[in-house]
Amino acid sequence: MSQTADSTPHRPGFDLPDYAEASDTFRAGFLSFVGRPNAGKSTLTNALVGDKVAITSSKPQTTRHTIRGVVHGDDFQLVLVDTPGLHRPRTLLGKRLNELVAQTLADVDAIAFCLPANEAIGPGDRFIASHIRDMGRKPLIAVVTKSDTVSKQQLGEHLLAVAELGESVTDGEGWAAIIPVSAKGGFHVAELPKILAKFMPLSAPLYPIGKVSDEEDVKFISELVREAALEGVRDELPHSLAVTVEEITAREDRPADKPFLDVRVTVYVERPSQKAIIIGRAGSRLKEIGATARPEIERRLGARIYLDLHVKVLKDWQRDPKQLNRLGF
Ligand SMILES: Nc1nc2c(ncn2[C@@H]2O[C@H](COP(=O)(O)OP(=O)(O)OP(=O)(O)O)[C@@H](O)[C@H]2O)c(=O)[nH]1
Ligand SMILES: [Mg+2]
Repeated sequence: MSQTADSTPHRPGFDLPDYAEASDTFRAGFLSFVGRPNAGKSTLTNALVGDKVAITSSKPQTTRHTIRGVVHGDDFQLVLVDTPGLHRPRTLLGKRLNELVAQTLADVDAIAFCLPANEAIGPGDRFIASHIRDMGRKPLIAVVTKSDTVSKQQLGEHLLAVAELGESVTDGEGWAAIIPVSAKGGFHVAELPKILAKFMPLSAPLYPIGKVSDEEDVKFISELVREAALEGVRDELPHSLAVTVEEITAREDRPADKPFLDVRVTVYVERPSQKAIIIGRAGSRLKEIGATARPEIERRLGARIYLDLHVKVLKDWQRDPKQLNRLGF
């Protein structure tokens, strides 16, 4: 529900700081990116924030929780809420992720529906479009992602198809805006937050200046390892991966200004055959995963680390309520 200048900025799903007050000119609020898996939501979130706040991959269903990234403008603060791709669920995990998205959409001020330029609009998109229309009277914006992948003419045709989709789900009212972007090519990346901010309520800033994410280190570290593990695996394996950080300990013999941390991480898979793939011949794949993730974790923690990776089988965890709870879903 959109806010007026004198309403309190509290919305049930979000912990807002006390200092969020009304403002005459400043706009601040929450906008959610939704769309099918692989539509480019997380890549766009990172591009707009100007920092990596969400992991991305070429595999569908990469994002598994909502991630907030903050874009700071002169007269606005746009809190982007990246969500898992909406799809027909085949597992209990998929069902829970869809529920998470629905819950998030109810809480944000506006919704941006991401439709990749290089894929025809399909039943999945129509399902999402009608779903977000049912979220009440909040601005619905269409963002055509990956526009670098098609010709100008194809982009034009796609924009028309997106406009038609908007007309059909909103009883002729249409989208509040239709914006083509390319997160990779930089097209409209600077302009998009300014356009989206116009749909935010008048409010004082919600986050301290410069803060781009409120994700805890531990959660982000597990995501960085999962991102590295997703690289080069196929079929069902991407979905079977889950990662948890068991422990982060500082080595006592190191000076305080040059800490060295031991980071112990478990990579879960669903079957022994998958365990063998992730470990690789003589541990080669696991080593690669570590080498990819380690520099990014060091950057995040601001310290050198030893990354201790273990692979465990957690049979069919995607369908097991107890295991899902344990993994935080
Ligand atoms: N060419 C091109 N590729 C892009 C662009 N944006 C994203 N991609 C690619 O599209 C794939 C999916 O990107 P993600 O950002 O992970 O997609 P997502 O919508 O977050 O996917 P889920 O989290 O699975 O729902 C990755 O391989 C990206 O590199 C873009 O602007 N141009
Ligand atoms: Mg994503």
